[in-house]
Parts: sequence; structure tokens; C-alpha cells
Amino acid sequence: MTRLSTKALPDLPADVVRPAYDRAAVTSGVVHLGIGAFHRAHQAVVFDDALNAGDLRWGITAASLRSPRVRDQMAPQDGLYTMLVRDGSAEQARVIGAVQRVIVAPDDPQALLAALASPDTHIVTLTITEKGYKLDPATGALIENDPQLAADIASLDNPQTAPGYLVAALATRRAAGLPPFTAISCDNLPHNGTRLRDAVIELARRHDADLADWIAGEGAFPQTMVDRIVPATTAEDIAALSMRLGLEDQAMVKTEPFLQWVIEDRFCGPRPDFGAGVQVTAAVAPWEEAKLRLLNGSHSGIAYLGGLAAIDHVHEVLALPEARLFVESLWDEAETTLSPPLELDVAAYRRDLMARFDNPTLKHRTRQIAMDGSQKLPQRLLATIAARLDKGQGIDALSLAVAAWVRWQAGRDDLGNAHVVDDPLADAIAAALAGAATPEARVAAILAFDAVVPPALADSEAFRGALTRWLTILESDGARAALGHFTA
Ligand code: CS2
Repeated sequence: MTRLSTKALPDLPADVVRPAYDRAAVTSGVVHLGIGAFHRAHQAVVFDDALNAGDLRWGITAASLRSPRVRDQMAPQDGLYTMLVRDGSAEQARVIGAVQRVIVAPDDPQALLAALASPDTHIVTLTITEKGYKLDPATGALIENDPQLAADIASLDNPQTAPGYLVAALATRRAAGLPPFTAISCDNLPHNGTRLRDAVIELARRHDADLADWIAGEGAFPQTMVDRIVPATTAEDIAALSMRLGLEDQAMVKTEPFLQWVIEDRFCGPRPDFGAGVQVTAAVAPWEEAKLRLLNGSHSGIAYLGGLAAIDHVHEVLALPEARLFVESLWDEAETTLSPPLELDVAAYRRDLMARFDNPTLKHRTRQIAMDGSQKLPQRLLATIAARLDKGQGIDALSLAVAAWVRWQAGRDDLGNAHVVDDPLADAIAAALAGAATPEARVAAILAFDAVVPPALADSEAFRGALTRWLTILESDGARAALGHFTA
């Protein structure tokens, strides 16, 4: 079958929305690091909106920091791909034209550095996942013994890490008399802008103190909250879209109608006139905290409990009444720890969130969300638990979610099916758990990971007790039985 491409655009069915601008006239104002499905369904759409509105400065040069997979999907398609927005029975297809080029950084580091240092580049966005920042998840300190970061501390000639690329390119810009770019972290990290800024300035300081000062003074690292559910594309999704388009699209993404991007009003250069779904505001932290603790916290709980119960997709987990009550209880607990923005109606947000999770056509896999738990739990669940304990409040639902993560580390679900624990700390955690013979000992082994659990929380008897109780139930009776405690 013919691939989607510039030449094939006129052959698309009439109901497929396509770029309304002249792609040949677009310049690349954005460099994106980490072009996965999330970027293609989120920031790329926002810049595509700006292009459609007639501001042609906002094309994207995207980079993969590891694998050539996305480049191989997109290059034969001239960077074009379809975004399918699914909402129950309704489905809308739109071809996004914002991505002009995909660079595989390890193959051609100089090409990525040149794009970052180009005078046309005003904004750099990043979706490199929590672990890409090379920061300790609990404390936010640079992980100095990470081999890639150690290489970037030694030399930035061919950077290995995202912070390394930014520092090397900022040095070139400074030497050329260019201003820095605005660097926007779009990962689900608390204070993501500050974390990125700290990583970049700290690494710069290892090489050149003046450069570090220049970045601190002239650069901008806005805080952001990003939100859109983007499940990984499957072979069936690609096959179904081919039938509909009459063209093959290997780079398609599927997502929900909802899109939100709250960006701190802190830019050091030009920015587009942002359109639908984007809010530029002074204070992002309350948005970010509400989203991390309500959406992502419950998502992780659903992923581990559903995964242990051998349930594949989020909406199928929520078909169980006891799972819905568990999620509502987790939200009740999380809600008392928030200082939500005035514009946020938390009750309505919770209702909408449940409806988003229920979307049956997204087919969001529990195993996808279960990835990288050690990097996610601190901001999604552990900070919430610490805040509840400080107020003398209960942590029943929150601690069940954490216990389910601990149980997930065993590598088997309740039916005995094996799964791979996909996590940068998987080996270390497995080694620590191997020597632990009882639930008490397993909890103690996990609490000793101070890169994940802050020492003050690890010392809490209430937390240790709750985790041990739930882990005992999960190990003897399984996740369905544990969820059953939320029916009363
Ligand atoms: C999910 C998120 O995979 C995960 O960990 O919780 O990717 C979630 O879908 C997004 O943050 C929604 O905005």
C-alpha cells in the first residue's frame, strides 16, 4: 500500500483534516527532544495550530535521543502523520504537518547541535521521560554516576544526554552572540522547569562557570503542566487506519479529545500566539500538583492493581465497581493535599477524569503506565502520602497503590503470568527483594531506596504499617480482593 506523504495528500478522503499552510515556506522555530507518540499528539499539534493560523515560524525539528524507529516511520512520509482523536463512537482524523525533520541523535549528534544553535530556533521542548533528566527522583540532585551523564561531564563534543545537548548548544549560541532559546520540559515531573534548569546549569558549571551564569541570567525554563492521554499505537491501529485512508501511515498516533498545556509565562524569546488548549500563566505549580496527584496518581494505582489482576486496559479495570470506588477514595485522599488554582473545579475535574479513563476506544494498556514506577511514584503518590501523614490523615487508598507497585516488582500477576518490570531501578530492586523472605522484609527493602522514598517518609510507622498490611493481602489474596475492601 502507498505510504502517506506530501505527494499522497490529495488522495486522502475528504473528511481528513490536513495542513492548511504551505509546508515548503515553514521555518523551524522549535527543536523537540524525544519524539514519541506523546509529543506528536500534544506539542506538535499546538505548533501545527500556530502554522495553520498563518505564523510560519513554528515548524519542528525533532530528535530521538536513542532509537531510529520514529525517524524510520516518519522520514518516508515527509514527516507527515495522522492524529486520530477517538471519543466513544466518534473519530476524527487530522494530518499534522509541523514536523519537518527527525534527527537520530546518536547517528548525527552534530546535526542536532546545529539545529539547536540555529538562529531560527526559539523554543526547545522536551519529552524525554522522567529518567531522561538524570536527576535523583526523590531529591532532584544530578546522578553523577550515571554513565551517560559522566560522559557529558567529561566532554560535550558528542553529548549523550538531553541536558548535555542543551549545554553544548547554548555554549555555541553564546559564542555566536545569539540569545538562548526557551527550554520547555513537558514531562510529568514536579517543577519540571526548575529541574531542567538545575540540570542544565549544574552541568554547564562543570565546564564553564561564565556559561552557567549566562544561562542562569539570560535563559528561560518555564514550568509546565501537560495533559493528554496518548496510548501507544498498535499494529491493529495502523491496519485499521490504512483501511480508512487507503494509505499506510506508520507514524500515526491515537488520542482523546482533551488537550491541556499550562505554561509558565517565562520566555526569553519569541513564542507563538498559542491557541486552543494552551494557557500561559504566572503560576503553574498548583495545576501541575493537581494533575500529578489526581490523574497520574490514580493512573499508576489502576495500572499496578489492574495489571496484577491480569486486566489489559484502563477502561476495563474501571468496569469493576470496586476499582471505581478505589479511585474515588484515592482522589478523596489526594484532594486534601492540593491548593488548586481558582479556575479549577476539582469535583468537575474528577468527573471528567473518570469519563476520560472510561473512553473505551483508546485502549490504554495498564502495562504502558506501569513502566518506570520508581521515577513516577515520588511525585504521583509518595508526596501525597507524606502530605496526608503530616496532617494526621489516613492513607488507605494511596498506600494500596504503592503496595501494588511493590507487588508488581515480583514479575508475576495474580494468575501467574510473567511480566517484565520495565524500570531503570528494576535490577537493583529485584536484588534487594530477593533476600527478603516476608512482606515486612520486602517493605523494609523498598523503603531503603532513598532515591525513591524520602528518608522522612521511610521512617513513618504509619506508612510502613499500611504498606505491609496491603502487601500481605495482595500476596495472599490478590489485587481483586484488595480492591474489594473499597466496596463498603
Ligand atoms: C500516564 C501518563 O503513562 C503514564 O504514566 O500516567 O502518560 C498520562 O497518560 C498522561 O500524563 C496524561 O496526561
